[in-house]
Amino acid sequence: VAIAQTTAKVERVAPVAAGDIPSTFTPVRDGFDYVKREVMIPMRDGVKLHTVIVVPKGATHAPMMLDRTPYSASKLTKRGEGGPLLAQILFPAYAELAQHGYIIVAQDVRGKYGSGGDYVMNRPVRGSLNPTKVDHSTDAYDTIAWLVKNVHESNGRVGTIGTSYDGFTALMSLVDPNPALKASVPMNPMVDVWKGDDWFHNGAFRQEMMSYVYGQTAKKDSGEDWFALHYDDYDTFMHAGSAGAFGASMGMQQLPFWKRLSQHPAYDAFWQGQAVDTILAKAPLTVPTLLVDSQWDQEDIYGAPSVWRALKGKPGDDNLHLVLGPWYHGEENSDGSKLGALDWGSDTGKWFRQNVMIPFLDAHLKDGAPAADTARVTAYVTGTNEWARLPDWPVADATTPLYLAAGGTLALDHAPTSGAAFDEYISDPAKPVTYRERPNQAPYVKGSTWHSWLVDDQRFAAARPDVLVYTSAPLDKPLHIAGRPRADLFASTSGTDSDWVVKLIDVYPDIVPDKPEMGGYQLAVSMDILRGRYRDDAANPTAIPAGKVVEYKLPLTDIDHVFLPGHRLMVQVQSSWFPLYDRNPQTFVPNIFFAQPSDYHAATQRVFHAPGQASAVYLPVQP
Ligand code: PG9
Repeated sequence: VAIAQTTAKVERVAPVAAGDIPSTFTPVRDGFDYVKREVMIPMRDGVKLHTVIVVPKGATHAPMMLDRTPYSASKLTKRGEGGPLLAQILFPAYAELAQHGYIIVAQDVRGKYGSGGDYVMNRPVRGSLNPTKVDHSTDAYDTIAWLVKNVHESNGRVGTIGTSYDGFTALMSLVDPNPALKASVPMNPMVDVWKGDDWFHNGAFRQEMMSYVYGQTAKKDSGEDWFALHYDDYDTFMHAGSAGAFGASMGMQQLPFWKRLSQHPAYDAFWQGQAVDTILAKAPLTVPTLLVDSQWDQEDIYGAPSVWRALKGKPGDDNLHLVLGPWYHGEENSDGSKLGALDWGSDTGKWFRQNVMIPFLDAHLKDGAPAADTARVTAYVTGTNEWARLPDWPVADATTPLYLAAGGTLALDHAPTSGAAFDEYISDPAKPVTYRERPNQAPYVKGSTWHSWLVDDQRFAAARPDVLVYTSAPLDKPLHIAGRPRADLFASTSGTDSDWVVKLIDVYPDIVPDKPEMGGYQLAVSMDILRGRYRDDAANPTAIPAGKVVEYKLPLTDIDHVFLPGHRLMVQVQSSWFPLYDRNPQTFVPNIFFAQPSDYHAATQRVFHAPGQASAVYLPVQP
């Protein structure tokens, strides 16, 4: 009976006729503090761009922040496992904005992930480099127009925001901007990828970025895995020889952007036409803009300050603000308490967002918000570790000479008049100076500390015979620099091409009582590389006259830093920065990407510090 009763209870169901997945399913989102919508927004050419809209629960008359990304709008709006809270799906900067009442909009750029159309790396503006009728300016314009019309919770005011490539798209929204665009926060933007951002620094190729090109362009969803044959990229690239040979070994000749990249080693019209600072300088800046720079940005350290320099003093520059923080690339978006061995004692990222970024955006985007008291320049002064509001950021060249001198010494303000005229070393491409201690892990692999390499202790390099080291006496009073140092080297090489790396370093006292591990630490505060063939004309490389003293002018990177009493100034000079940068064969060849093994030769390098040949690093010393 019991079985019969049990059986009788079983509902008579029809045999399986259709599958178990309904044609639509609407998840229940009660208890969530946001509503997420996905839409396809049509551009003027008919291509539709996948866009994710995150609306804080109950928002009305809310401003919108738009981030146009090549790194997946879905990933940008669903961190980790996701969840019912904004803080679970958005990274801190965007979660704080959303919790503060902003609608967050993330969009796949054309041709990536869920969007239609063709992907072009850093799609140039319409014109000779882009014959189509669309670019990131038009796509931003059309997207903003659609959002204002169709997002009923908005107040019709939009800001653009983004880091790195997304900082580039934010900058591009400022070209012929949509009238509803009322503010922009380009963070660590890609601006000039040949002079000082991702692909080259002054012509020296950043071959560690090849994995990015591969990942970004081999497949629309960036799903093609990159496998190197060595844990240590020193071996990866040394075994390959030239960057071109390595690209061929990875099948990259299939990738159109890689072919364009390797066929344009010089600063020709291809790169000049993409320089965003010069593009923006062609018209007044009409949108209030907060440029954000990281002082130890391992990827786009050139971008934000270059836009400041390009627009300063031009119509609309009252709309321009600049922030320089003690961060690595993009660190301002999360916890900015530490960087490598450095500890600022507080979360500088949160301070920036709460005290500068959000008040700036509120003032321009929120109905009835008070005017923002945004400083022209907000800089974190490292050394004394405090924020400063500055009326300006130097555009003119630094003027205080720190002369290299005999015996590995440095002299502030007076050129050396005695001692040996030069120092020399052998630069051997078979044993290049590394950019950090080996093993040189690939930048974008799990566990990599790529983000903090600029603050590595430079003693590993100082110990090498092919690195020249010049050191001052301990300072007896603080020395404050704010701006962009520049190197002026008088040097010769026995080769016919050469790279020159100059590092300005803060040397900690031999004993640091409250932090013993910092004793003698060599902290680079500003450094960069110049490929010698471009010394006179970045667009037209020329061989270096072997054995002749040549002057090399090398801008370093922007910094606001105080060398404290007891610290020493140091300058290091070397001729390779491997494997981040490809090796210079030190023989002049048409295109270093395709140098042959037989082109690579050791060379004798001489750096001069004699009257009339007084190598120096010029410092932007503050009174
Ligand atoms: N800085 C990121 C990048 C890395 C490598 C190559 C190109 C770009 C970025 O701009 O997103």
